[in-house]
Amino acid sequence: MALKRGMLIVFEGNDRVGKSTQAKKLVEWFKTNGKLAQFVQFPDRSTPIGSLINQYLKGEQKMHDNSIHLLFTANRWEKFDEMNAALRSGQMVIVDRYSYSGVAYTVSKGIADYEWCRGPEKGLLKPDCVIFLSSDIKMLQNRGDFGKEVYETSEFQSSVRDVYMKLMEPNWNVIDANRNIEEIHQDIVKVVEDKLPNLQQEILKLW
Ligand code: NYM
Ligand code: MG
Repeated sequence: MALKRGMLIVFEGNDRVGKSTQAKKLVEWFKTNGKLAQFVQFPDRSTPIGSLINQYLKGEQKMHDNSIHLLFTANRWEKFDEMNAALRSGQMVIVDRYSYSGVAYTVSKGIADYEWCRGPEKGLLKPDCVIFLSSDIKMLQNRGDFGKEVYETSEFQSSVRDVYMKLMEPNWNVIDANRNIEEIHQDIVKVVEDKLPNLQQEILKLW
């Protein structure tokens, strides 16, 4: 039976690892293959909450660590209805960062445990596919613009990577990001092509 809903695909990984580039390439791949697909990015800096997050990340606005965590989560809830509707109408939704980023970055600060961080994420849409772009932190440091935002120090990024490893579920797809853009893209396409025929109609909730 033909699938009536779209697939929710999430990209995760450290800063500057190439998530946005690959997510956008995947959107284009779907479109050239005759599927409707949209790109969603978290944080979505275009909303009022996103604008506060942006100021925090640029170091222009101080914020309590627990508060900024909740703002990132609220920013995802803002997009819930739109993402839900798109998926149910058959569109692919390709997301650059999701709840796993929320947990990984806040747990790395050492101010809250997994349970606290996960709590407000509960009930968001569960991804059908998580693609983790994996890289050595040393490689990321050398990429353009590394260091421009608050979390971009190699020490913090190493700890974020450690937390990601703990969060990782068996169905995550780990892709080596230290290769050229096309090679990485081809690997991602293989993962997605593999998953598409086995998609269930029901959209599950997170945690
Ligand atoms: N970030 C992103 C969080 O700390 N929590 C979240 O829930 C999300 C979605 O924002 N350093 C952090 C990770 C990044 C920063 O994201 C900005 P990006 O993808 O670099 O624009
Ligand atoms: Mg970044």
